[in-house]
Amino acid sequence: MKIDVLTLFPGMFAGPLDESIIMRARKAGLLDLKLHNLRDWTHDRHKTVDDRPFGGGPGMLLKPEPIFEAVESLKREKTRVILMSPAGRKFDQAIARELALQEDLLFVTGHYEGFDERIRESLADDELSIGDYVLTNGALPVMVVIDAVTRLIPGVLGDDESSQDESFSAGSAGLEYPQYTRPAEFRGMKVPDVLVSGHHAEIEKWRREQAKRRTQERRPDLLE
Ligand code: 4GY
Repeated sequence: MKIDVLTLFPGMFAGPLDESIIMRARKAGLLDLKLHNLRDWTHDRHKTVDDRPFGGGPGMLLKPEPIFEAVESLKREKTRVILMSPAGRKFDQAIARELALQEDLLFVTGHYEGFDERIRESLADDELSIGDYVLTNGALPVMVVIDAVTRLIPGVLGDDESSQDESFSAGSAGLEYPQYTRPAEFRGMKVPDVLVSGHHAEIEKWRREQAKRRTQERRPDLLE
């Protein structure tokens, strides 16, 4: 999969996408990730990307010209253009699965008070939010989406790693049951007897009950 990111802060991406599973996927050629600085598509001395809103009001908006030029030069035939903003549809595991099927994604991230509306209207195929809070810019949100999508690209996770997947797909199966590893007693806290009993049917039953109870208590919305 090819992923392009249009951002004002390419430096923010150094680190999170250079480690662990994402880096392994990049090195294996399963993810071709490219960062692009929006200022490269400006033509004035000050590399201006923002301007004041018509009608007044506080703050600045991303102006259309650099973003239109950037998207038009980066976009290819099958590219899906995705805007990151708190006004987007709420990103979840189902959307991650949908994006993992695409071959070409271009993420456009915002800053200041937001985007000139024409960017939204004529460039974006989709607009995504990672949650109901306002960050300073879209770099962290797009990294969250890239992380969730990359681990779903076929071949990125080993068999061991991918068995983790569907069980923690909030929205389909609910929350995971409690898990323990050695030691069987730690600082006076004991692992539930059933788990060390070796009784496979009992263990299964306990896990199902615990997962259900935990989901009911913490995320009743997932059971609806
Ligand atoms: N939440 N989900 C988010 C965000 C920063 C002002 C528009 C979010 O996706 N993006 O908070 N982004 C804002 C900052 C302009 C983007």
